[in-house]
Amino acid sequence: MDDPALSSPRHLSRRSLMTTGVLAAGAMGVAAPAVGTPLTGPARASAGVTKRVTLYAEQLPGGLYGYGLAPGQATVPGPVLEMYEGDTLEITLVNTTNQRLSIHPHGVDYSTDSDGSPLNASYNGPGETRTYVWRSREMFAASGRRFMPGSAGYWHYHDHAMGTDHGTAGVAKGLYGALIVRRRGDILPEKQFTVVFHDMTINNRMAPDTPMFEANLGQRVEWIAIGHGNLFHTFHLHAHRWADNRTGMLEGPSDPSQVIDNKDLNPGSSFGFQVLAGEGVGPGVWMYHCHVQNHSDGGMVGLFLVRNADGSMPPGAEEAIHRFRGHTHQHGR
Ligand SMILES: [Cu+2]
Repeated sequence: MDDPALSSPRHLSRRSLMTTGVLAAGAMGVAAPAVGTPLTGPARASAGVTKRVTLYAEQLPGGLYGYGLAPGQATVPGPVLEMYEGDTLEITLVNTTNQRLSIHPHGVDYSTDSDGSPLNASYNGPGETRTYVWRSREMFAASGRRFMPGSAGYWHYHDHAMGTDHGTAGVAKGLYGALIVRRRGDILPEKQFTVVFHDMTINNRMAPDTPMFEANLGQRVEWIAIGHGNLFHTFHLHAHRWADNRTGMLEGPSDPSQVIDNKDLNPGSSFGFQVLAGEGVGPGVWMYHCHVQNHSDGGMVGLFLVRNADGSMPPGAEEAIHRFRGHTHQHGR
């Protein structure tokens, strides 16, 4: 690829911003020096903020486990955790269960004692409370006329200690959730939906008990899609599409990002995007589903209800929901 610093005026301006220190990079001072000598030393020193959150890992009915922001509020998936590039998130995880468990993030920086893995003795024993520190960084100019990427992205977190050294039992039972690292200036959504394709389930549920997400026509909706388990999946959303880049939006009329409505969603991977609900197609009941045919037939399908702009139900919506809830699935392969 071309050096973005040379091929894009936008990146040139970003680089010049960095030299003035406007783009402050918080926690990257401790990053591995092997990535190269930064061109802008002083700009990297300025501090991001530290956010603190307490999470409670709890046992749920049906053999499930979840993370929650308060006692008794654990969900599958867990809450969406968010931070801005350059900031630090300190997570105090309270383990209310009698199982070994942890929280392990994707996409951010952490030291071995926040790894969440038994390998590094980084987990909560039964009933134990432990604090994990996740750092993030902004893009910066590196040696060789390169830019090191920042942390911004649609990531996720999950248990890495229950059952096996990889948290296989914890993940299987619902200990997972979305992590969003935003770049300053990113557009914030009005609604967020986390969709986890996990073995033959969506958020550990099968149709017709999968989540029905709702929005009013024109609302800005953010989808965060995450893969877990042992199967290959593809995420498809009816009647909406997005750009296959960091935000899902085109950054201008010549943005070369491919526009898609279907994307691989394999174990450990994640992506996100924003759509305006029903834009160009109107309100109605739209499906989201795995596009592996025996997975959608087997129950990996849910509904995206786009109501009228005033929140009322569009014609045909009740009937469609009724059809969905009444239908049966073949569970064969
Ligand atoms: Cu699938």
